[in-house]
Amino acid sequence: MAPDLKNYDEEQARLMEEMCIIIDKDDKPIGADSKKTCHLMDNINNGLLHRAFSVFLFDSQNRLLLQQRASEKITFPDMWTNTCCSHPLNTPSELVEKDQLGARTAAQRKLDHELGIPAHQVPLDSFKYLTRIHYLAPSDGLWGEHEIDYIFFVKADVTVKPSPNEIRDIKYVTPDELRAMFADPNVPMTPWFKLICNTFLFDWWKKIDTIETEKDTKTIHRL
Ligand code: DMA
Ligand code: MN
Repeated sequence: MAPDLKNYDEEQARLMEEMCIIIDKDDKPIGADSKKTCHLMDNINNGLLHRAFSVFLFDSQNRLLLQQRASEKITFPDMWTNTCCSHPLNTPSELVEKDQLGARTAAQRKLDHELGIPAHQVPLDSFKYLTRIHYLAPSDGLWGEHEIDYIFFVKADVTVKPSPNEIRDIKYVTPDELRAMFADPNVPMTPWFKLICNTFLFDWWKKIDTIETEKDTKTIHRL
């Protein structure tokens, strides 16, 4: 049964009408459906899979910018996570696959929407593509994620002005500070951020100044 979105934040409910890109397990687009449809566990359990991106933004001191998701978020509220995540939409500019341009365009759009980072501070060529990860994670029983997620690193000193119904808090962390957050059971972390931290993040972080050599356009890691 479809849930009633009127019990949620009005703006977050409206964003559930965005059209995500439906893909097969090889990341080939096979259609489009609403963000709401894509994130209902009933549909995910029937195999529905969509395209997403995750940005990891580092400042000139190589500290990673984290966000705590707003309480208004319908999925994974109040959890700490990487700088910015969302979905390329089913529009011509965000469907472009060459050089991951569609996902980079979406990432630039959402850094502004969620964090108030102006596009000129994060030009499209500042997004360094790493790889894709395929994962499934329930949120609260009703909602969840099932995505192939394009991972990008960005190194930039930016101005941040968080949007209150997207973001509750932000902080910059060193690798040791992030490990300390993980060790603290009172700090909720999103499942995809945990997966990426437990696999690739700390190794990539060490290689941040030569990160382009880590780019892998072939593999889809099933985590
Ligand atoms: C979805 O992020 C994407 C990933 C990689 C989990 P989100 O829930 O923050 O999306 P949005 O900001 O569009 O609500
Ligand atoms: Mn999603």
